[in-house]
Amino acid sequence: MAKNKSARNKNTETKKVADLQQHTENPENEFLTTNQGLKINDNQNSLKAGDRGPSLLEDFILREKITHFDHERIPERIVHARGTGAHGFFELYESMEKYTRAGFLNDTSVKTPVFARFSTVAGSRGSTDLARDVRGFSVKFYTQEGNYDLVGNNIPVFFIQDAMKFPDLVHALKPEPHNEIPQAASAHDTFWDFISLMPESMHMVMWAMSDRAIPRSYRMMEGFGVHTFRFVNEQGKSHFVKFHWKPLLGVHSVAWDEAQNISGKDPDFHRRDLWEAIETGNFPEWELGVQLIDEKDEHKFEFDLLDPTKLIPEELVPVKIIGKLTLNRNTDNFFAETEQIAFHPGHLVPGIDFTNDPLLQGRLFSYTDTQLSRLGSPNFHEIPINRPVVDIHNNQRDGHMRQMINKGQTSYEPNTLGGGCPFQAMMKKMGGFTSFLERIDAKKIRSRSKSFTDHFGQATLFFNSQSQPEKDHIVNALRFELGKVQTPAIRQRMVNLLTQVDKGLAEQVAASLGLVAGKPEMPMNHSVPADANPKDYQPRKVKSSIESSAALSMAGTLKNSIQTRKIAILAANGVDDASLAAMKKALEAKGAQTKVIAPMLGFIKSTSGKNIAVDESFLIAASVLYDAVFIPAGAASAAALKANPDALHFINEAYKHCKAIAADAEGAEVIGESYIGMNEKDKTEAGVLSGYKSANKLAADFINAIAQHRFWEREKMRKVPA
Ligand code: HDE
Repeated sequence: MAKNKSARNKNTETKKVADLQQHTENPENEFLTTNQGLKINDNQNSLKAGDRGPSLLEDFILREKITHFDHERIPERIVHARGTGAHGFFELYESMEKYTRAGFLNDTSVKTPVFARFSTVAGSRGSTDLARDVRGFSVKFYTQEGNYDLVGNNIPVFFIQDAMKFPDLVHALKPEPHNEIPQAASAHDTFWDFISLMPESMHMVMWAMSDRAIPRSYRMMEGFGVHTFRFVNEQGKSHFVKFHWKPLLGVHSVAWDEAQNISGKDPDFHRRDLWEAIETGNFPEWELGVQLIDEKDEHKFEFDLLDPTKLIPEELVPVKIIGKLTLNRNTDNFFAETEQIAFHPGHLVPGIDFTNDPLLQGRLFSYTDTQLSRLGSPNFHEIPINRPVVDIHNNQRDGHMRQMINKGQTSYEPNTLGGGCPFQAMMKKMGGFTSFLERIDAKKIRSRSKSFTDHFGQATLFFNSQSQPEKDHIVNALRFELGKVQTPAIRQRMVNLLTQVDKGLAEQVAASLGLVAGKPEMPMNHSVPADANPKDYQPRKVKSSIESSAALSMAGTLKNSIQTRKIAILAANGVDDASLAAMKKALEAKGAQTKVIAPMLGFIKSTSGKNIAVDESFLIAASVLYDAVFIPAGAASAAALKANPDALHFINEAYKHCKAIAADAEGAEVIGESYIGMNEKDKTEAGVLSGYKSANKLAADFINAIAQHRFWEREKMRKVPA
């Protein structure tokens, strides 16, 4: 059976591309036409009564052009409006046949085409990439059994437990309705007002206040399916499953001050980063992992598998790596592909199924509904990017912008006039979708399960699992966010709530707000079944069965690669070209990218009289857009940089953001002139490299330092006025 599937899957990628190409346009050697194909002889002037006369209503060419333009915008996504996407493919390492009958997870010879879209949640379409926010991580798999969408986030839990609260959460998060301020930010009163009254959000709040919410790159963040789903195998046996995407470059973030700077210098930072990585052949990769839980183990954890505010620590259930996602092709047209793609957790294939997570259940309604308003028609599945690679046969007809020309007399089932087609795939071997035969024997209630009342256990687990710098960043993020809140009572409620996560954390945040953390009030705010005791539904804290979980901290992720890191080389006339070239070569050999930054664009003259092309001037460049800084040898170059405030600012800022900085020979004088030079101790600290006799050793140490990503301990030393 696997063999058959594999034969069917061959050339799938090519087929998909061809499918999309039917709708692409190549204007080479073509005349300009109207939408009716009429050739246009003048695209500069409207039709007028005389050359100084009024325009004529008759000008159908002008009217067609302007009407189309007037309707160019479609409603942006209500959440996740800001995003970017790319094409790629998914390869399976190992058959999951034992657990799921999903074809693309059974046959390792199948290469499944995908489209992935990454996004922020709160901001509008034109907002900055570097907002403190959750990131969306959506993948559409164009499988031979129809489209499968894994619509996840870069945080494994969610703010709320029930879909009923989603509109409230989003209203509280979005810009406030009276003045539409602030854009793409949670640091305002309505958000924290809501959160302070929703103790169930506390676990997700810890993640959102951590550096996970300001990723260095989409290529360096994890993805999670969040909800518990089901795998169902050929025999109808189910396993619970949690999905994980693990980036091969490790999980890395920027500093908060840096994020705010990037938002000004390059609001498209993440979008550009993904685009450039793909254009330069550095294809982003993530491995797909699954945590599998036997049906019989459903109740063995101290939390409920259906509660989306909980994760399953990897120490309790290891993540099994089963395949790899590679993004290898940028879009041809952002609107047609990234903007029009329509994800839906309900786009399933046989072998994958839902659980009764009440958040997931609500999502199953929302996504089709939102496409109707965003894309304007129930035929959104006919837009090229949304089409499955397999044929669609059903009796749905007509509607706005219908593309398919259905032939024949019948559009109903059962029928005899159409030969009974299309048939139901009733027998198992026909590959039809069947829902998992879950037994449900219950009373109808509008309430929560008692097993959902622990709101703090995993918030504490997350906090305890962080390295010291990561903990400090959470404290500072909360100080920032709550400092922006204008209503003192909201700040007080929040710091009170934080005592339930960690007393020290609450006290540190409270102190910076001039408050003292007290006892939180947490009245139970929902109804309980008539035959239940309301006391059983009080928010509470259940201690996690493990003290800390290594997988929850970013500190431990890969530290052995500088692949695709961006290194600034600061230089001026009189730079030693051998020094510059040697470091450039060493860095590029390890997959890093280098740019020469100088006072002016054009060329600089090296010591040996060579012209070296300048990539960016200090006017354009900013240290926040780079991962590390190198200053080559050359006395005249060093002297010029020492006298250049922009060069010194560049170094100070890189130092402040804890990046690796290296200088060869006289280059060290520039570091000496910067703020670092004012403190002897800092000159020799980790991540600031100078005074080397061997250029090779300097390059090797610098490469190792860049791979460490950041020297966060530097934050404790002193504040650099950058
Ligand atoms: Fe979404 N979400 N969501 N969401 N979501 C949308 O669908 C919704 C939730 C997520 O790149 C919308 O097409 C409800 C969790 C991503 O195009 C909308 C609830 C998770 C994206 C919607 C949730 C997500 C969306 C807006 C609570 C992580 C962007 C535009 C019941 C697992 C997809 C759209 C893309 C988009 C509704 C909760 C992830 C309105 C009602 C939990 C990554 O349908």
